[in-house]
Amino acid sequence: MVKHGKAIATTAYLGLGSNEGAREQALVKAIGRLKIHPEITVSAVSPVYETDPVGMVSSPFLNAIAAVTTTLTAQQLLRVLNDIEKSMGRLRFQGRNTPRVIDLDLLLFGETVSTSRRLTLPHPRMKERRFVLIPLTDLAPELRIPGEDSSVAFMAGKLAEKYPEQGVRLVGTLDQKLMEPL
Ligand code: GSY
Repeated sequence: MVKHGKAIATTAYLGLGSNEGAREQALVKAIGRLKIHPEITVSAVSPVYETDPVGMVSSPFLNAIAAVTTTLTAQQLLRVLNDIEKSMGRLRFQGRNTPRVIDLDLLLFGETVSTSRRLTLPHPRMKERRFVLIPLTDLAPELRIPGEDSSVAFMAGKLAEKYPEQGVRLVGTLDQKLMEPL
């Protein structure tokens, strides 16, 4: 975003998920594509978790969260995420609840709160998803989602009681894989 000639960098949190094909490779590839974007800096990547599917019947997902800083607007960042999904073979017309090689969700964009037809921020379902709040807690335990009184660490703890069926198992980190050439 440019205001009065100065580029303003915003911290955003992105959810990454894959439940089809070479899941870990897909996460690594998507992060690689974010990294090469001239207006995106990937500042941290959470550990990876294998998670039971929520809201769909499918095989388990691999999920992680990336923290990025960007001079893009939220809409522009969303477009980049959709383009990466498409370039990796994600077909949106296949439907919301079908297996996907990669799913990139814009969860938080600074303190932005918005409800437009194409983009709701914070992501409308993130508060109810252990596969989001657990890796987000790894990256930023004290973070507060705009509109919430508690930290994400506290909210993640509450979800464990509320949704014990949302299984979340630590797999490991992508650190080594992210250093290899794309
Ligand atoms: O919005 C992300 C796609 N998705 C997921 C996911 O990434 N992980 C799990 N465990 N369940 C999910 N349900 C949907 S939809």
